[in-house]
Amino acid sequence: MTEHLAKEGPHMLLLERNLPVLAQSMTFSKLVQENVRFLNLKDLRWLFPPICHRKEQAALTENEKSRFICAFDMINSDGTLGQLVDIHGQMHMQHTNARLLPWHRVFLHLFEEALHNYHPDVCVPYWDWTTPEGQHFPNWLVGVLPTVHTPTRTINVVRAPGPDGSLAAIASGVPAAMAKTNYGDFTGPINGIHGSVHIWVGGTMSDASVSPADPVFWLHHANLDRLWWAWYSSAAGGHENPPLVGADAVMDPWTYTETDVRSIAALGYAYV
Ligand SMILES: [Cu+2]
Repeated sequence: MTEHLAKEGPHMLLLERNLPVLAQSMTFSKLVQENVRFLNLKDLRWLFPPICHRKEQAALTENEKSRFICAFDMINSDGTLGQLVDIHGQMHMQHTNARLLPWHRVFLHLFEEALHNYHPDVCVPYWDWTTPEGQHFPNWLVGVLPTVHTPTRTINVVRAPGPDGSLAAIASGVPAAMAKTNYGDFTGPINGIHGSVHIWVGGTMSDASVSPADPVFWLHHANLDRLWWAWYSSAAGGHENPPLVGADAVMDPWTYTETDVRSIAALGYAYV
C-alpha cells in the first residue's frame, strides 16, 4: 500500500518525486500526510513533525551536534550524499547567476529531508560568518573529515582555512548587499561572497565538483539561504522574487520551480 501511494498516488509529494530514496522509507506520518484530504486534520496534528528550526551552529547543544554528524554519516553510508555531490558537480546553471539561491534552497531541503530519514529532529545548522563570533571555522567540525563515495568517485574531504581576518573582510560586503532594493543587485555581491567563503575554507570546499562532501558546505549554504530570506523579508528586499522564467525557473534536475521555493515555511523550516 505504501508502495502504491508513493509511486502512483495522485497526490505524490513534490519531495518524493525529487528525492526517490524517500519513497522507500514511508513512515506512518508521511502516509497520513498524503491522505490528509480524507481525514480530519485537527485530530491528527500530533502526528506531524514540527517545523524544522535551523539554528546557528555554535548554538547547537553537544547532542544536536552529534546527531547532525550521525545523520550526515548515515546518508553518506546509504549513498544519498554521494548522489547529491555528483548532481552538484553537474551543469545545472546553479552558480554565478539568479538561480544560485533558489537552486541551493532545493538542494538544502532535499539534504535535510534525507537527514530526517535517520534523525527526524535534525535540522541543517547555519554558519553565520557575518558576525565576529562566527568568523572562524566551526570548532566542532574541524575533525570531521569524511570520505564520500559518489556514483563516480571517492572524495577524501580536506580543508585549508584562511586567516580569520580574511573571513571578516569577505563578510564585510554583506551589509551593502542587504541594502540593495532589487534581486539582481542583491544576488550579485552575495554570489561573490559565497564563492569567497568556499575558497577561504579551501580544499574540498574550493572545488564545486566535490564541495558538498564537506559537511560545512551545508552550513555555509544555509547561511546564504538565511541571508536571502532576511533580505526578501526586509523593507529593502520587499518580497521581490528572482526574475526567472521558463526553463530558468525550473530547478533541474528536480521538478521544483522558483515559485515552489518562495516560502521557507511551506518548505517546512525556519531560521532561529
Ligand atoms: Cu553550489
